Amino acid sequence: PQAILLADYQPFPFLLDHVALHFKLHPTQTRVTARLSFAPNPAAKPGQDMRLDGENLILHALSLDGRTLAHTPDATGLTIPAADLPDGPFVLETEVEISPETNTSLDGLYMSGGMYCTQCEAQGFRKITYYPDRPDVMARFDVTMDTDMPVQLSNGNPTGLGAWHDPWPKPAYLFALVAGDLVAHSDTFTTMSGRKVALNIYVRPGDEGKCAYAMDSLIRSMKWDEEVYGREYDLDIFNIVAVDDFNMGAMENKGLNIFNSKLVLATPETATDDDYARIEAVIAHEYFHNWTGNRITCRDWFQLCLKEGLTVYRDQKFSGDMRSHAVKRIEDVLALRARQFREDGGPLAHAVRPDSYVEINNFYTATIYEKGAEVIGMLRALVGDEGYAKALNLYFDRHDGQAATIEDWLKVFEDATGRDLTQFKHWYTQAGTPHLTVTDDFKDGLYTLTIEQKNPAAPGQASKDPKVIPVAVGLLNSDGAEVVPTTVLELTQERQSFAFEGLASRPVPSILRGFSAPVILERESSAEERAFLLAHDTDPFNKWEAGRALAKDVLMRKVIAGGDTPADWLTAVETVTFDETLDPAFRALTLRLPGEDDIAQSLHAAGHVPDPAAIHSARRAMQGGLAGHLAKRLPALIDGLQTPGPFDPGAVAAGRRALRLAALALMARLDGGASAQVAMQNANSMTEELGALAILLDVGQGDDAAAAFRLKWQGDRLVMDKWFGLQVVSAAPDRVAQITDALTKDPDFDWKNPNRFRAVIASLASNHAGFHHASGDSYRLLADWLIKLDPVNPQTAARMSTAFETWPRYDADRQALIRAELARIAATPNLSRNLTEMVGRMLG
Ligand code: HT7
Ligand code: ZN
Repeated sequence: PQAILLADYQPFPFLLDHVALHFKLHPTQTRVTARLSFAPNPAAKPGQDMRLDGENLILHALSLDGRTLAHTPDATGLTIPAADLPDGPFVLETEVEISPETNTSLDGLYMSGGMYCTQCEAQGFRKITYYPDRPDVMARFDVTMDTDMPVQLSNGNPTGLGAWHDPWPKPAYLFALVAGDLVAHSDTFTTMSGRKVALNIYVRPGDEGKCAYAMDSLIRSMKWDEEVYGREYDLDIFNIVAVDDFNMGAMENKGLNIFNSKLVLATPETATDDDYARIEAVIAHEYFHNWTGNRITCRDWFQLCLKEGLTVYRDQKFSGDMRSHAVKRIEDVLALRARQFREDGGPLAHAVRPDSYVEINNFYTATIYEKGAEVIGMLRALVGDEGYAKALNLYFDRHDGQAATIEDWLKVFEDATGRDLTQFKHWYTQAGTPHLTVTDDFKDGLYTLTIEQKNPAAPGQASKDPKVIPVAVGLLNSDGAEVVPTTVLELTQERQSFAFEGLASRPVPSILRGFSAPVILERESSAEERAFLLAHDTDPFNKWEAGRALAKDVLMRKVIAGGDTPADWLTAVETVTFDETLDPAFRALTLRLPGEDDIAQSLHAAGHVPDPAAIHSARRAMQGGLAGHLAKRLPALIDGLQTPGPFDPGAVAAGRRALRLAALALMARLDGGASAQVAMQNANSMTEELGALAILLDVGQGDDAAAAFRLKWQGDRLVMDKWFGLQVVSAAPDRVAQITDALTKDPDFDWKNPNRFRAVIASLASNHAGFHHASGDSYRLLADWLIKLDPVNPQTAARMSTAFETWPRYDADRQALIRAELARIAATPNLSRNLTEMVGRMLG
């Protein structure tokens, strides 16, 4: 397939002023009539043909200004030759037929559980009607529909049953339509200028009691965007619909967000604390898109990070404000390293703003989203809070109603702050995670930090210029007092020294505070220094980071050379675990050992070939050693962290549950799961119930509990996803392929539902030692399922293929096994463009 290039961008030759759509809904024969009011685009070369995108459409009628045209579409669209187009404005009308029921791709108009719904980002609208399906074509929409469904929704404000008018020009990817037998959980929000907005969350009958937390999150998001960014909502109504069959988390369609039901529905009995936090974050994320994405959208899909990076940055800050900034930052960095660093270090590495793609759906990645957010955090660190606020206000003023670019975004910062961002732009255009090496020196009261940056080669990018990297640093003296508070050093050269004068003694540096840049920091540091920072650092992120680095050093040494778990690490972790002045959520994070994939990543980066089985047993041994060390104190910790009374989804109570479960997991290594058994029986939330079940499965004592859990939750789709996932994640490495295979034969394994498919197949890939078992059985099983899913749902198949992206890390046998599976996938007849591109990039 042909690559699309950023360098080839041309504006669409016509402006689209207004779109009138009518849907006569039918499961297999929906008729869509579109009336598109065009005018020539003065910014484009005159006299061009008009190319409209269209896929899987049956064209029944085509006319221009009432005159029938006889052009025949091809497989990807329809061309109206320039000779048929008037010089001035004109109206093009089409009538097409589509079949939502047989649309299994969950892209375009499709059916889920008997309801009609749409997904148009990035290019689903072309499966609905012939259209210039590109984000820089923005138009006002009116929509009507003809259906018996009681609830009939589209974008904008309602003008009658099934009739909607959206006053805000929007690109087609933000179009949405829903029709179904749904019930609403409703509320209202009064905006800062006093306008009353109707809020509805539509769900299937029976689920209406599970929407309160999502609604509460929505109201808090609306308020936060007013208070923090001065952004007010701009329609009379805001609707959210929950659907069971959905490729991703949620979609920010104007005034009609559509959500994967797992990111809406929550009760204490059915949703975990992580689910609550995700619901809050994603509700906020989609709502925040109303300004960063919808009012200001992207000129083309290369600019995807313009809306996604910024909106992730905003939702992360919102969650921090709602919960704990320290804990949120640690969780975000853990996710960044697990997903983005992994991507950036392998064959799928690409720039935050890529310059070519084959299938845009393959670029909704951790790099665009999470690294995109980190880049904004760095920009803010460089220009300061005031500069950031000024720039954002200018961005909203200057680009409201436009389809913008990264150049526009950076220009706003330059104009608002007077800073030249030419060098900063490398963060958008260069792939790969920079490595920083830090050395230090102390003489006569002068402390010097020397920082060197290395920007590794990435696919298609061999040599790189140095970047501007904000490195937040603080200095502590040997008593643990902070002698230099956090200062942002600006690293702009390949190697640079920074001096701190007038110090009484050699300080202990705390470097990259708050994880001020998405880099890999390499610094020779002793276990004593790490333990010192874990005990004394005033920056909560670096305090945690010190403990993490200590654990990682120990674990890596254990994998490479074996041996006992050092007593100084055990003591350091014990101190934090029982320090009641610290947030329990923070203590739980410190107790959590680095994951197996993380260790494999670090071993590879350090020049070793990771052995998945050795990593698995070293990690388990370390857990066992920690359990033994804490043995006497665990029961009191577990008892003291009980959360009696009604369920509280807040961060404090959630933190206590997290620490309690971490302690129960260690306890299970000593009592064979007896305490977890009791915890499961007494559980009054899904967090506790599922957490205890996971612990029991982990120590091989969970079979009866898992069977009972299934019996209890048989009727709840979302809880059953958890059940499916847990069997695979907890399986012993040599049994995971067999267990996964058996689960795929379970009558409840509805593989066409992405949530259920992911629960089983993505869990296979996340069981590191099991996935990389030397037999290659898991690789084969994953490839079989990708091949099977691809013709049904290519987006999800392509996304899941990233499980193979780490192949270059492993030994020659595993590499050969994975490459053989990738080659087998590549050789499959009629493979989708999505999976073809991914497999091709991974094979190199
Ligand atoms: N902007 C959305 C990204 C998206 C998507 C969502 C659901 C299904 C398919 C999708 N393709 C792209 C979600 C977001 O980032 O907010
Ligand atoms: Zn988004």
